[in-house]
Amino acid sequence: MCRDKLSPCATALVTVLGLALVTSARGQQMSEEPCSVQILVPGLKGDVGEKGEKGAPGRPGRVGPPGETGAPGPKGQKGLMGRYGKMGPPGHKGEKGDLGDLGPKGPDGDPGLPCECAPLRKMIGEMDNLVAQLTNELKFIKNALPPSPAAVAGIKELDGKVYLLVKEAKRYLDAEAYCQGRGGGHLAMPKDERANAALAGYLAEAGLGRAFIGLDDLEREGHFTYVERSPMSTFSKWREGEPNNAYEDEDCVEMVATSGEWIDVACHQTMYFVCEFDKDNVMQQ
Ligand SMILES: [Ca+2]
Ligand SMILES: [Ca+2]
Repeated sequence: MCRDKLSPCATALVTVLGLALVTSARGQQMSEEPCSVQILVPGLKGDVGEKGEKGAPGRPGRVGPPGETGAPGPKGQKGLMGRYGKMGPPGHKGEKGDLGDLGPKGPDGDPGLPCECAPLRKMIGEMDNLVAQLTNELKFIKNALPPSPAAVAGIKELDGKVYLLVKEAKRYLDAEAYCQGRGGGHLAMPKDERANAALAGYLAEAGLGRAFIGLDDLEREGHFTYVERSPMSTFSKWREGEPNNAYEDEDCVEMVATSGEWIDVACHQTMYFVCEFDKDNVMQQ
């Protein structure tokens, strides 16, 4: 039965042979066994074993050579705007441009305040009259002024009369001629207390102690008339004891400053004097 096939017996035999070999090495007992087959063959290949567990990772390998440069990648998105830089220097001034078109008409302004024209017109009218008056008076003064301005001791105005005080000594008739030559005047002819007192005050104010006025009895002794030959008014201002026609040579009249009294004096003596002009005549010049 052992020759037919490898049977469990054979296996056992092999095993026994193995043992026998081991034993023969120790003695001669093996040669005496009944299954003394000497053929040694390998056993059948065993079944595939189960898959083993995953082993531990191996050591890192050596660094390889650098790879080739890759192809350029796609273009990235635009980044955010950077900060503004510092302001640069001013540029050169450009040439003047052409005149632009006319702009549109602006809106109407607010209504103005009501004009109070009536008082203004009245004021302007008064000023016009004043200017005209001053212009005429200026003409008069230019005409009436003596050659030396210092001779004008004063110009007064009272009740429609303009009085020019002349501090330039002249004889009576010369003085009257002067007044007539300066705007058609005469020596002053006070015909009431008011005018006489005013004249006396003007003389005192001007520093003139006395002055010829327009009264005389040249035509008829003792019969005084105004120099313009108009009849005497009832008013007179003789100092006490005057007129006395002293030395039978006093046919002209002087007024004394401050008191305004009249004294008959000689006509040929020289004296300051006062001219009288009608204001209306002055204004018409
Ligand atoms: Ca006389
Ligand atoms: Ca006298």
